Amino acid sequence: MKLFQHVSDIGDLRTALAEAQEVKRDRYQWQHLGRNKTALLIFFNNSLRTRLSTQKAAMNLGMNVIVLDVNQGAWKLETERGVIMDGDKSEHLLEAIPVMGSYCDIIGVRSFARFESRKDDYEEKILNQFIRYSGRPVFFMESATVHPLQAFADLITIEEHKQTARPKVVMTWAPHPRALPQAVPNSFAEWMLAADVDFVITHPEGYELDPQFIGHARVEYDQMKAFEGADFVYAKNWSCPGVTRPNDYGKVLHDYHTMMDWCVSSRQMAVTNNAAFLHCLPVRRNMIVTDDVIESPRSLVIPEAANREISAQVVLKRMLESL
Ligand code: AN0
Ligand code: CP
Repeated sequence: MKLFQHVSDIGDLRTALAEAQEVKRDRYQWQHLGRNKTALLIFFNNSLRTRLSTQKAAMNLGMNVIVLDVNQGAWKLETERGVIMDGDKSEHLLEAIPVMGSYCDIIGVRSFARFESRKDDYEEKILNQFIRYSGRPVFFMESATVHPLQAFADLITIEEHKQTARPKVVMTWAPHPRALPQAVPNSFAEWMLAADVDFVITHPEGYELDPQFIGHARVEYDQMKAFEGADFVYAKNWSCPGVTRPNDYGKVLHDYHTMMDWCVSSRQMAVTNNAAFLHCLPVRRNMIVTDDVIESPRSLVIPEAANREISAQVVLKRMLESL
């Protein structure tokens, strides 16, 4: 595997899920694969889970790992071509990328949506430069539009905990004080559609996600109705994707105080089929989900986060095998 961005990059999902379980059985059985191979993890944004789980996955495979926080200690990077660089940016991405590529065998990049231009974000302007100029396999650790390591871990978690062949999975928007990207809901939708679960999305009007990710997924604007009979509830905030409201791309559309009904509580969980609760974390309690729901025995947020090590290891393993 030379690129990990979309669900299609992982190929057959049954095979990938079986490989995830094989990793879980003994995560140290491929130490030879990573010998003298280096993973470089580049962060333009904060991270707890992605940073730790991906490092751990690389170490499980016997790799060396280098982590770079671009905004802490590296030169400030210019990303636009043609700019006269007389400001605070000392280096251009076009030099920095091949230089970084020369020190490693595989590159992971985290670079969130900047919300300056929908076109730039949705064309994956930053990540595409890494793909083009690094000369290395690139895996996405949350880009402007996708977070595939998260969605893969979510799918592993659902597979491990489902009690019916085709569970009902509801992804619900929930309130948040700041504008967040659409990467997590985009990828979750993409992976759920490929996994062929009974998938429903619920959000207030204006938050319609890009059809390239949600395809013909069912959207139910009435949150309580969407939750009826759900086996899994996946909560996430996202800002306006700019699909039905192009001028509001990246904005929070309403004062969150007026949207607190959308916070996942025992009121909504009561109409589900004793649903399990999922969230990618970090989560703001009593904005996205109440204390009692996230602390309940039906909350899977910790095993879900633990599965990030597994999804990362499957991806790194596949990349090592094709070096
Ligand atoms: C990020 C987001 O919503 O995309 C990362 C989630 C994994 N969350 C925050 O910035 C709080
Ligand atoms: N879920 C997730 O990607 O968490 P971090 O932002 O902490 O990496």
